[in-house]
Amino acid sequence: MSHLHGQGIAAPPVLLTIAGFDPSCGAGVAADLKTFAAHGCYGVAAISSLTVQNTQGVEAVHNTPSAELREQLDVLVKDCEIAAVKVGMLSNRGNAVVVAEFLDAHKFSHVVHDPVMKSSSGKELLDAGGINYVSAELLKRSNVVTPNIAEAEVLTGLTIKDLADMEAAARKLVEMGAQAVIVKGGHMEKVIDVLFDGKEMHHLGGDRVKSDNTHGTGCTFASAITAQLAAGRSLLEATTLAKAYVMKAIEKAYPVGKGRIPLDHFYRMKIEPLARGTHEVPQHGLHPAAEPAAH
Ligand code: PXL
Repeated sequence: MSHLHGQGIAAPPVLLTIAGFDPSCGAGVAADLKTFAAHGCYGVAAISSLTVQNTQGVEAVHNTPSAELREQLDVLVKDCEIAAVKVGMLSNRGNAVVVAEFLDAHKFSHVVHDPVMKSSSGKELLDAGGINYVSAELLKRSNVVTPNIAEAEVLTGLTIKDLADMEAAARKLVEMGAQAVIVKGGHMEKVIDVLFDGKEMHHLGGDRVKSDNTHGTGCTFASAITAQLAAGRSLLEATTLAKAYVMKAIEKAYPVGKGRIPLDHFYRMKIEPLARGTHEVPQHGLHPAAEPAAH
């Protein structure tokens, strides 16, 4: 190790995502890593599945063998201090078991689980055994679970038609072991998310956004919550900020491919064009005239 190793630079929180890889990089680990970076965190990733997809849909799914997922997790955890974990697509029961064992062995401060079951195009991303295992074993190992309506229905066995049903599902998921639940209402008539922390029920409102720019919205939302929790925010604050980030990233999305447009995770880095008649001041060190005088 060099004596210059990390000299003088404080490391940002390291966040781990356990999820699938989407080659079009709109969803899965790529969305998670971009979201972590946009929140000033360093992201590491263990891949549970190699999906074959573009913005138009998922064509195939090649799940990572469980032993290989375990190897990825072990190599990371013996090297860096992980501030929070985001769990996404798990692919099957075997990989869900590996994740449960990993969470038990390391007791992380924050575990955010987006219980992904299907792609928007309908491809299965978690098998039936995996769904049972998530219900019975993974909910109770998560600080926050973020199902959409369909996922909340599968996990609880309830039918969800309105806000009252969303609340009932959130209560049931807490009874089933989750510490807190956000049932996402993105597919309902009114775009309201329901957040239940075991004590209080909150409704988080939002405007319906252009519906096509939504590739990776769920992954991004859960990852933004993970980053905000790692920064020390309360769950309500973290969720409110994550929702605002996702809505803006959808609004600023630009067309990549022919299908559902991925979000712009880095919209905050875009500099507004200068107003007419204003002149940019040369940045220190970027312009010969801006060189500091010699001492
Ligand atoms: O949005 C669900 C999702 C999560 N993770 C991966 C995906 C998808 C949807 O296609 O491919 C890897």
